[in-house]
Amino acid sequence: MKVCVIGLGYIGLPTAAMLALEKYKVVGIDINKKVIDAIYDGKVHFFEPELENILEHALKGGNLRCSIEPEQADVFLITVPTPNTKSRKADLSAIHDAILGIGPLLIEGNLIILESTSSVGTTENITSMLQQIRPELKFPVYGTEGSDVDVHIAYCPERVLPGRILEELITNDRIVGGVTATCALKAERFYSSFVKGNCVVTDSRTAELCKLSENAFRDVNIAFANELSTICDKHNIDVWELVRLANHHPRVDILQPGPGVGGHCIAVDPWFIIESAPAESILIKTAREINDNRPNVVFARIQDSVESLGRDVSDLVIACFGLSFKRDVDDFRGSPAVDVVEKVLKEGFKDVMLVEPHLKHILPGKQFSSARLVDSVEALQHADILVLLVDHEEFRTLDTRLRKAAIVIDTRGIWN
Ligand code: SAJ
Repeated sequence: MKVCVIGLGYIGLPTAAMLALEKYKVVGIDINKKVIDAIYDGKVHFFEPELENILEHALKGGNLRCSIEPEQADVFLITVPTPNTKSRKADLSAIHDAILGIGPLLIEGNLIILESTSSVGTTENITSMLQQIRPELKFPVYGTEGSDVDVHIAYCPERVLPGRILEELITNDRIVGGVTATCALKAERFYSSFVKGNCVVTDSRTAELCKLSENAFRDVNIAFANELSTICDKHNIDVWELVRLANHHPRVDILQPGPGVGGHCIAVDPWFIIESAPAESILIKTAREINDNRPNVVFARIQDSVESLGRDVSDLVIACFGLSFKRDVDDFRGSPAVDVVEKVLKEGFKDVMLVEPHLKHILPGKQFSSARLVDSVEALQHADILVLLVDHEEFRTLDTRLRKAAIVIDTRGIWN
C-alpha cells in the first residue's frame, strides 16, 4: 500500500519514516526543496530524539522517497502547518493548497486523512472542495453512513508530544473521525496497522473539536497554575510546594506554573475555538490572556529585583537560563523565554548573558546580538541576577550554591 504524506514537518516526517519502516511504500511531499535535500542528506531540520536514526533506516530500506509534487497513492495523509494569523484567525491555506494538489490525482478507493489541527468543519469543507474539483467522483456527505462513495475522508488529529514523537506515534490512542461512518472505519483500519493504542471512532466534526479541546484544557490548567502563582506571591507561599501538595488529592491534577505557554500548539489552538464561538469561549479566552501575560509578570519581577538591589541597571550583569519554548527541545517558536529576554535586552543592563545548550551561536546583527552566549559556570560566577526561564535537564543538576548572584528568579521551580 502506498502512502503520500503531505508536509514533512514535526509530524509528517516522523510519520513518513515510521510508516516506511512498517513496510508501507511512502512518498513524502514538501514544498520546500531545501527540506527534501536535507532529508536525503540524512539531516533533519529540527531536533527530535532518534529521528535521524530512523530516517536513515527508512531511506536505506528503500520504502521512503521525497518529492515536491504530490503523487498518486492509496492513502493521502495531510500533515501541513495551520498557524494563526496576527489577528488570531486560523490560517488553513496550507490545507487548501494540499487539497488543490491531490484533487486531480484521486482515483476510486483512495483514503484521505487530515491530521493537521483544524477549525470545526474543515474536513467537511475540504470534502466539498474536492467534489467541485472532481465532479465525476462520488465524495462522502457528513452525517450519513456513506458506504457507496469513491473516496473516503477522515480527520485524525496528531497528538504527539515534541521530544517523544516517535514513541507516542505508536503508543497514543487515536481519535478517528470520519466524514461518514464508513470513512471512519476505513481510517481506523489504516491506523490500527501501526498504532498500539486504541483507535476510537467518531465523526470528523467531533474529532476536530476534540483535538482543540485537548490543547485548550492544558492551556486552562496551566493558566490556573499561573494564577495560583501570583496569588502565592501575594501571600509569600511557594507555589510549587502548593501544587505538589494539592496534587496529593486523588482527583486534583494541577499543572506547573511558568513564564508562559509557548510553542505552536497549546498557545495557538484555543484561538481556533474562540474564533468559531467567541461569545461562548469566555474561560478559554481568559486562560489565553493569563498565559500570554506571563512574560510581563516575570519581567516585572526582574525590575523589582533591580530596585531591591539599589544599584543602577547599567552596573548590573543578568544571566537568563533557557530560550526554547519548553525543556529539552531546540524550538524557539513562540517561546515566552524569548519574550522575557527581548524585554531584558531593552532595559540597559551592563551585560546580558544567555545560557542555552540548544543554541550554537548568536548571529551578529540578528535577534539577541547584543547579548552574550555563555556556559552555566560563567553565568553563575559573574551574574548579579539569575533568571531561570526553561527547565532544561542540564539546569536541574546545576549547583547554584556556586553563584555570585544576590537575586535568583526561578520561573520553573527547579532551583528552590
Ligand atoms: N507548560 C507549562 N506548565 C506545564 C506544562 C507545560 O508552563 O505544566 C508550558 C511549556 O513550558 C510550553 C507550553 O506549556 O511552553 C506547551 O508545552 P507542552 O509540553 O504542554 O505541549 P506541546 O505544545 O509541546 O504539545 C502539545 C501536547 N498537547 C497536550 O498535551 C494536550 C501534544 O500532545 C500535542 O500533540 C501538541 O500540543 C500538538 O501538536 O497539538
